[in-house]
Amino acid sequence: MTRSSHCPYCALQCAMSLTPAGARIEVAGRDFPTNRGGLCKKGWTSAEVLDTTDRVTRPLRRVDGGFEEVSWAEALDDIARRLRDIRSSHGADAVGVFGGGGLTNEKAYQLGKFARIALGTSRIDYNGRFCMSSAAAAGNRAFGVDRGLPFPVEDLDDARTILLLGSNVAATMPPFIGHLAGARAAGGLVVVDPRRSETARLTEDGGGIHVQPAPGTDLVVLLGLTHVVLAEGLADSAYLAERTVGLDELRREVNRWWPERVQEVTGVPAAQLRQVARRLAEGRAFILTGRGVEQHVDGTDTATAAINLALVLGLPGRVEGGRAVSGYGTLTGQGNGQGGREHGQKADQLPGYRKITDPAAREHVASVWGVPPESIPGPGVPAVELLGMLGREVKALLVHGSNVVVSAPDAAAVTRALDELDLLVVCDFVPSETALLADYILPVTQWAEEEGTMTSLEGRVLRRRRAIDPPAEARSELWVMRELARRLDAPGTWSTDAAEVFDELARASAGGIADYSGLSHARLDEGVAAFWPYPAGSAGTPRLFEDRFAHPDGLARLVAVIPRLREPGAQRGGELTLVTGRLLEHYQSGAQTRRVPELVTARPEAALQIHPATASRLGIASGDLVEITSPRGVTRARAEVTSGIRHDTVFLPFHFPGAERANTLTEAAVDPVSAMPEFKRTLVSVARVEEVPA
Ligand SMILES: Nc1nc2c(c(=O)[nH]1)N[C@H]1C(S)=C(S)[C@@H](COP(=O)(O)OP(=O)(O)OC[C@H]3O[C@@H](n4cnc5c(=O)[nH]c(N)nc54)[C@H](O)[C@@H]3O)O[C@H]1N2
Ligand SMILES: Nc1nc2c(c(=O)[nH]1)N[C@H]1C(S)=C(S)[C@@H](COP(=O)(O)OP(=O)(O)OC[C@H]3O[C@@H](n4cnc5c(=O)[nH]c(N)nc54)[C@H](O)[C@@H]3O)O[C@H]1N2
Ligand code: SF4
Ligand SMILES: [Mo]
Repeated sequence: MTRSSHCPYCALQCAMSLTPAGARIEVAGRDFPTNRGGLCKKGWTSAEVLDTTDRVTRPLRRVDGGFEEVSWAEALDDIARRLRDIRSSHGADAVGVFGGGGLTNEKAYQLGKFARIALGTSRIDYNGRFCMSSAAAAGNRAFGVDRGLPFPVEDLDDARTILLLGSNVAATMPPFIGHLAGARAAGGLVVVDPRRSETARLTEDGGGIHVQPAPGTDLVVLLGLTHVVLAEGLADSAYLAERTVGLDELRREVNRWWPERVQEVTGVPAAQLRQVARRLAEGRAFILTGRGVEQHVDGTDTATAAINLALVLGLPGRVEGGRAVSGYGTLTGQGNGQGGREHGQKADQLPGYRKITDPAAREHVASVWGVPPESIPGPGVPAVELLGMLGREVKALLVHGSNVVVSAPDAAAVTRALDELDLLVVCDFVPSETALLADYILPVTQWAEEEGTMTSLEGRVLRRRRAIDPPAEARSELWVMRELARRLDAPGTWSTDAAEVFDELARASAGGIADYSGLSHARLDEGVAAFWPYPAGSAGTPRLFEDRFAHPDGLARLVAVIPRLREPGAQRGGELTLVTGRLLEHYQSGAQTRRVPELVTARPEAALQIHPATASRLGIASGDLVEITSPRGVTRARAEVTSGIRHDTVFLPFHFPGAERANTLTEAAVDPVSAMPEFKRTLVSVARVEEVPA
């Protein structure tokens, strides 16, 4: 029977039909507002991972020189015993939990609960910290709520202008470019990227403008645009007076960023800044940010500056004829990057996007969990700090849905630290680079083998359905958590039925910012368009901010942000700036897509993009093997000489492990507000490597 489901990868959550054909399933695109029937290469080939040849199908225990198969009972008994021992010798916080934005809402919720009341640890965080935390912090600060897109994605279709900062949707969410068609036809797609990315190239047919600043200078670009809007009288004064606070201080800060000064810092011509600002002020404009501007030590401030620009222009919350006609949003990345940041796997958070420090939130959630509020630990530490504690304060780590050996900053240090642990348990369905370091690998079910829900980049809650039976010994993580909770004598109930867990999540979220209490699997199965907040008795909230922002006074905050310009030479490293990012063919650490033959054939290895002038100065030709060196380490890749990048910048994808690992080079420096690491700016040197013929 054909099942309606959604893609296992990114936050666009393209709709699919899954039809079992013998032991395999056939994937077809299905019409849906986000993808309109389209899928990218990764989506088309996603079913290949279900029966990949090295799929983990039984619990594995580390032995000298490899792994041996063990029964579930043996594995779980031993893990529970060792967790108890670590806890009694070092305290409950010596056990850490690392979650993922790919987990369903049900699993993410249960993992937060499991950490707090079965393990009693505060030390849970997740890979969304690498991904969404800066934009989330900026959204919370300005609007009082963090929903990536506060409007359905199809509202972008009628835009005249879309300013896309640090986002390469043509490679990272291909069907999304359908929603750029209106702006392109109107000549109004503006792409800000130091590279002529696939998305920047969409502007070349006269459909828009490519702005090419030096990496890490977007905050200044945004201050310059805001300066022009205010200086040329293009601001929406009535909107600012009625709907915002903080204009005076903002005006003082941006006064100092006239276009010629911005040009000096960023390399963006003053005339181009004026052109973009004027264009945005013509109305029907959207401003969208991606990881390119967020994964920096000033990512929260940069996202804030983008929101300030949007507010000064009066864009957010403008709804006409039942559609948002302008606005600001961030393009959430992982499949459940949105839901994954709402239900409690974040160090400082309880379900419903509640604060773990809020006594009323603790009381409400404790009553749902059936525990006393004081038994819920306080806030833990963010991901990079948690990884920095491995082998020291943290002796055991449970990993659910992340491959940190490849994807964490300063990955060589993380790999060494994982080795120092007394116990590493990884739930996965493939032997990822992280799983291969574990004491136990526990085989879990994949997307098409289990029921659950995801929340798309627009805050739309979706049903994923089981279409195929899992391998006999693979188990849902809900089952793994139940079995461990039982062995740890945990309080509370631990359902293994996703619909029941959803109902509990809905109760726990009731009254919170991300309120799901009006939803259930059954309700979703009726096909409602379910945008949160969706309190019981409501019809959900496709568009936020029409009447008010989520702060108690209903007003948005303009937060004056100041660039912390680095003195030349203040950061150690070579003379080139390395930015890292994504290729169309691979997903994240590549644990899944490097197992799909078609994708591997298309992109077998990492390539370093480098400008022809820079390459010739360094004696490098396309195809040469090069070594990239930062203060953290050395990585190898083939050179791809291209004029589509600035002279001072090189680009490396982060999907590859081992000697090609981009994160060998990155530093564990983080944004002070969000604790998001700086993946997009590392100083490196590049040199050609002599290849000895075999
Ligand atoms: N194919 C594919 N698609 C994916 C993913 C994947 O791994 N592969 N991952 C998903 C996830 S989790 C995420 S978070 C999204 C990410 O989606 P994107 O944000 O689109 O992806 P990135 O490639 O990380 O970065 C986007 C662009 O930022 C640019 N950039 C780098 N530094 C700067 C800078 O300082 N300023 C500016 N303005 N731009 C800069 C890069 O050149 C790059 O083109 O993609 C999702 N979709
Ligand atoms: N240099 C550099 N580094 C980056 C970035 C960058 O732009 N540059 N981007 C960062 C960003 S935005 C992100 S989101 C991270 C992502 O990087 P990771 O956190 O490593 O994400 P994935 O590669 O998706 O890893 C998911 C792992 O979990 C498994 N998995 C998938 N679904 C499930 C499930 O339901 N349960 C369990 N238990 N396992 C599952 C997969 O097989 C895979 O091994 O990388 C970050 N790292
Ligand atoms: S764009 Fe994202 S959700 Fe859509 S098919 Fe590709 S990976 Fe899947
Ligand atoms: Mo991400």
